[in-house]
Amino acid sequence: MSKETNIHTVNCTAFQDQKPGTAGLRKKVAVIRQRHYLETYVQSVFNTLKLPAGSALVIGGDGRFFNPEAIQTIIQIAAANAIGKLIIGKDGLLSTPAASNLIRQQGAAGGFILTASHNPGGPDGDFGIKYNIANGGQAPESMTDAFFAASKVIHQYQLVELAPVDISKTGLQRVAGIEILIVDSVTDYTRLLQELFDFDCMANAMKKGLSLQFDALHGITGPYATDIFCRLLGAPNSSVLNAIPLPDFGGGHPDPTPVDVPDLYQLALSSKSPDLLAASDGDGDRNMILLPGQMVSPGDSLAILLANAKSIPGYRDGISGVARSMPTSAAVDRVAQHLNIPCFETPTGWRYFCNLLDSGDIGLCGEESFGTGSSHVREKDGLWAVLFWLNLIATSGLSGNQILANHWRQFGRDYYQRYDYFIPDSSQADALFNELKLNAELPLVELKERQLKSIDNFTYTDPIDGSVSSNQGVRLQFVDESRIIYRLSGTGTSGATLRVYLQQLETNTTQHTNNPGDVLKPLGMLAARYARIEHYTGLTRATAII
Ligand code: G16
Repeated sequence: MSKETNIHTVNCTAFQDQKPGTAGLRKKVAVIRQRHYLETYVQSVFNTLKLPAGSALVIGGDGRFFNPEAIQTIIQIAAANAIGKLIIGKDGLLSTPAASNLIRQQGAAGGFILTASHNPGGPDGDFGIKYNIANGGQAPESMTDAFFAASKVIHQYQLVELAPVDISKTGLQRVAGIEILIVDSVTDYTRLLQELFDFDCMANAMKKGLSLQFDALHGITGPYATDIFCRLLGAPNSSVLNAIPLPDFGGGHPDPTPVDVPDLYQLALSSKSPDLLAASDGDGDRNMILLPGQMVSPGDSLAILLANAKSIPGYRDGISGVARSMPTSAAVDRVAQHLNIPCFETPTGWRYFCNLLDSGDIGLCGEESFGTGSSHVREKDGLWAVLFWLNLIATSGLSGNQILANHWRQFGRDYYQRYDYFIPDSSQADALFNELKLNAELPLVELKERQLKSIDNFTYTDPIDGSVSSNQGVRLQFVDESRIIYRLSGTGTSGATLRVYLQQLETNTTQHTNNPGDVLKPLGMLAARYARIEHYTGLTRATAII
């Protein structure tokens, strides 16, 4: 039977809720599993992209519940839409940075990454799908807007009915007229990291006693971390915790923060702390770095990586420029100034970095939400960040805490925290935010607590393609260089989460404390009062402080 005669057209009614958020379409599993739901979204992507016949696509996910079924569905729809080749991670597994790398390496037109990142998994958890373009980065906002528009009017989709394709063995097969290449999920990615970091130096330091504890949280990074830390660097198997990817992440919340990985955090605070502790999220793009006695805030981590980049083989020639998302602390700005390189401030969302990475204007970027990365791929990269720290500690001969203390001594320290308010009724969050946006347009008021310098609602104009992204968060800057930023999360699947980002600069190095909470409490109280959080939501305190 020819491929064409095998194509079925299925009539359906469009869903109206397929609007991608900060990082693709994320929904409760029960929503995604509705009849026609995933199919209409994937077809809407194809309808928008109009890829040339014979194009190649990468597919892989973080192994969460519904990953195998979703992959089979995408294969069937891709086959009906004239895709020529699918490159799929073995067992359907690919970390987000590994998928980005594979798209670039294979010269694919793009790829589907199946993940809801740090959101819980399992039948009652979340699922997600995002489309990445040929540079390996997430589809830009204009493209995801077009996917959404197409999804609202779709009334049929095409598929080729197939028996489930075996994705458990590496190798090439031909099914329904398309080539399906199953690749080892780990090899290419590990090779890429070997080009960037000094594995001999790290392995030697570990042989001499440098200790590491990594927690994969039953997400995708387990197999990658075991290959890198245990096989290549000689760390004992016990140095990778929760290494087996599970569809429900073992019932946990695969988010690398002190709140969601309390045992690792407590270990760092104890007298038995290893020299470096780290965790990554469900899909392997986030990182948390812990040192004996403290967490390295993501903003500090980015600044330190930039300041020390030349001691890492892959960055020996220096970094052309750097970028951070707007709510991320300004620690990196001062390093950029010192190095005399440009520093860009972008909206929250990794995709806003990609044009700057492609143009070569930046070589390093990061976000407060535990994401750091470089031009080696077009996604943030959890294990890359851990290796960067490990390599720094190994080559410098300093402890992580010494590196941090030296950094603060030279550049000052930004105390930084994020207060998250979970608001079940999202209309309350909208009302609160509307008032904030209105305030941002009025003349400055006088606050009794501290003197305001400016208020605005952040708008970004992409320096490369000129696209404008507005409404990216309300920020209050104070005369004393402290800052409050309000933003609504774009990654949740129910209710709304108000994020309040607090930052305060301390240049007196004798005054550092390991507890940023003590320093930032007054700013947190001011933030709650200014936004009238209790009035709008009834919440008298943050749901989580990170
Ligand atoms: C996603 C994006 C990140 C962004 C984060 C913000 O992270 O990829 O670039 O910083 O969302 O999350 P929120 O909108 O909830 O503040 P991930 O790791 O979920 O893909």
